[in-house]
Amino acid sequence: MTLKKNDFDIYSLIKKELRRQRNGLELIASENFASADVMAAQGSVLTNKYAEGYPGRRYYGGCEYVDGVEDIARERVKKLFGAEHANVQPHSGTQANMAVYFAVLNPGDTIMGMHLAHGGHLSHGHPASFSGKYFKVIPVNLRKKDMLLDYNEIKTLARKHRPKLIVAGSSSYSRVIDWRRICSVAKSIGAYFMADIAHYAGLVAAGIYPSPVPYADFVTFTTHKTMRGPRGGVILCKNKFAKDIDRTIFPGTQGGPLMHVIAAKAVAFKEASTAGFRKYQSQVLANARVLAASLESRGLKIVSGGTDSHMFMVDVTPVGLTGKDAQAILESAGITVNKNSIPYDKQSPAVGSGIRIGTPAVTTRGMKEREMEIIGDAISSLLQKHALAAAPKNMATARAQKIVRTLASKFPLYPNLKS
Ligand code: DSN
Repeated sequence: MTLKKNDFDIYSLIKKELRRQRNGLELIASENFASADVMAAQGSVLTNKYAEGYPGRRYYGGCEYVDGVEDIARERVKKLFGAEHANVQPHSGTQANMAVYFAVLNPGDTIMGMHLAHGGHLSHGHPASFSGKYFKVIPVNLRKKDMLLDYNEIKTLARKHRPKLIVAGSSSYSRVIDWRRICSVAKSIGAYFMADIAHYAGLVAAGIYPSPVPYADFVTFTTHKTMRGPRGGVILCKNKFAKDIDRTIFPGTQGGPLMHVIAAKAVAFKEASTAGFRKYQSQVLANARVLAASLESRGLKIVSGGTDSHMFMVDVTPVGLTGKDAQAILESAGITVNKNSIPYDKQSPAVGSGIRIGTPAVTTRGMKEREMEIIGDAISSLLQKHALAAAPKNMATARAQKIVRTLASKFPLYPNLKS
């Protein structure tokens, strides 16, 4: 590798990031560790190739091999999810969502989706996103008494505002979403139904979380979260929308596809079709449930009281903290999470009253229920002691740092990579 010699600045930052990933505990719900095979495909010569268009219909010569790559990626993901059509070119989940909107909506049309603080994504209609600027948005809130989706309220809102598209899916809703019920609401008003399963895709592929594919007109997801592939997006749809979706990705909203990423997606789809992946996803869920219960039993408040997925939200207001403070406190011990708004939050999104915790990355390292209990203990003592005086606070940090060091060395990450 000549990078060290030719560009030490970047080389050394990559090595530092490897050490950070290795030495810490990664609990960001949207992160994971891709396999060495996924990274090899992504770091391949395919990065050099322009391939605007689709297999057999490119605007560049020399596409005979990348055509094969994209065909394989499309076939694998269709089989994995039982979908009629797949577009594997979206550069990200937001690009995938944008393409669906632009395929079937006009500027000014109405869409309905979960509010950001109630689990929705920026691209589901937040005013700061293109989705909130181009479309009229009807935000859906969680029910205050139990922080769950209220399907009757969804029906009432949909009948009143008659959105042209309903988007369901979430970045922080830990519970099962009843795709069938939302589909029937959409059908009853003649709306399109898009399910954004960026977070749940790996669980869905493994049959651990319900699939929206039989119900939704469009299913979008990212490939780097529970799917454990490279960073990128995918759109699945019924055949009747295939042409519109393909046209809206290219030339509508993107130029040249990232063929090295598409190759890495194909590798990830093959990995996701194995029994090992299904076992991994059940462990992700089991770990999330144990970690949530462990925090709750130590006095922390879990939004909606638990989880049916790889993640959950912790309301840190009962221990006198903000999400921002809690994130910083955990970071000081090598535990990485992200601050998050909770439903009906009084803080701004930059501060938040919660933290989001997910188990995909630590499960990839091989951690199980026993380790979740240990991590739960470290997190809760850190957050509780930090609301107190300096001495116990420092002791809790030192103790948590030791726990993180022990777990990180017991469950090594990328052992074949040189640090
Ligand atoms: N999908 C978001 C997350 O869950 O972290 C980022 O856009």
